[in-house]
Amino acid sequence: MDRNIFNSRIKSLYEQHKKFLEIKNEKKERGNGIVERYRNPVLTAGHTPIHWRYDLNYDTNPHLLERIGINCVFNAGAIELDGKICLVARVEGADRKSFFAVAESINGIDQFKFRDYPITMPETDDPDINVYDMRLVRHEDGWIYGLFCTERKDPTVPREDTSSAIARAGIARTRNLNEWERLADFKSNSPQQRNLVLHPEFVNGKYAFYTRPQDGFISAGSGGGIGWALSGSIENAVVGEEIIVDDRQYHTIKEVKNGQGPAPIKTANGWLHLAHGVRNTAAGLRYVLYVFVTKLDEPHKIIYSPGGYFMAPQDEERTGDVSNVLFANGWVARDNGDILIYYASSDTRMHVATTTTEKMLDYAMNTPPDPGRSYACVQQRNELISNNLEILKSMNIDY
Ligand code: M1P
Repeated sequence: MDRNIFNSRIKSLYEQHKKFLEIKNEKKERGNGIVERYRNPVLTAGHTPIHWRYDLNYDTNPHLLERIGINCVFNAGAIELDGKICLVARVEGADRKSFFAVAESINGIDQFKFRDYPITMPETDDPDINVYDMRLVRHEDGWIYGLFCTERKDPTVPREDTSSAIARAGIARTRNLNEWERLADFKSNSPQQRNLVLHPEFVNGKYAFYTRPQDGFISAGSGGGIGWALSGSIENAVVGEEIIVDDRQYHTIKEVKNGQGPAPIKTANGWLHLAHGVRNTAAGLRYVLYVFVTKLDEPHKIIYSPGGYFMAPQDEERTGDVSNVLFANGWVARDNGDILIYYASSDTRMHVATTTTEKMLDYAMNTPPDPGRSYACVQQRNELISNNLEILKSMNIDY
């Protein structure tokens, strides 16, 4: 390719990319009433800047090849900062390593644009092999914290085992999402730790964490459940016993494992939590999203726990690198009562769903809990049906 063609291809790559980033999003037809989904994902591999992927120098890349590919963009933390909705996404390169990058949008629904550089997350003395799934928390101490999974090869397994890993929780803090101060990794008695989340307020003068004690890298083993533990320090966070807030349970949406999503939202009726539940199927693990509410003065005690999920993979969300997965580690509660839920589908792309605090509380407080047995589920549904049939009769609705 001659230099002129090379230059015009670069221009056209940027023009197409600009048009793609400017596409407006639209609500999908009415769904379950609890949340509204949108037609387009908000972030995909295609949203990453051209200059992250291509070498734009004619002398070193005369065929204008994509040099360092991006595989997918998913599992983003979220925060409202300086009038913008910022997502700190998990960006996975073609080499399978993930890193963090900030994408911003004015309305939080569309036109997300990545900042020019990804985040350079400082390492500790024990370098991370892979980092992912950041929860962003604006803590009452004044810092914005990022809590994320740091994964390293398990040093205790034989050399030929090139899969076994140790998952731990990394902690870093920032004011602007560009410069980060890395703190010591979280320490607990659990051999593995993923889905660590910082509670936004001090509890008894201490930093409070939602944890997920687990024995294996994938399996919860004898651990599991969403845990709770306090630490006097955030710079060297060390916890002892992890109290289980929300356990996994036989034959439910969270029978294999569960994990806290983003930090809970404070409401007049309690702390509103978003979490993922995992069950097993013949086709592999299925991840769905559910909510629960805990006491304002004791954020580890559940007061409302609606049965089942409120969001599960739908349509194109069902397929991707790890199919049948919805995972959410970011949401934003706005001052007007709106909630923007950022969720990833099948470990591949990011979406937004919108709702309000009022609707989520109505759903959480008035939806009956999982009664645990088929017979009891039928009784629960029969009560709903017979009430509804009375209403239909009184309204003369022919169905
Ligand atoms: O592949 C689905 C998810 O699996 C893990 O989540 P959890 O520890 O709760 O099972 C994480 O690797 C997560 O990133 C991933 O989306």
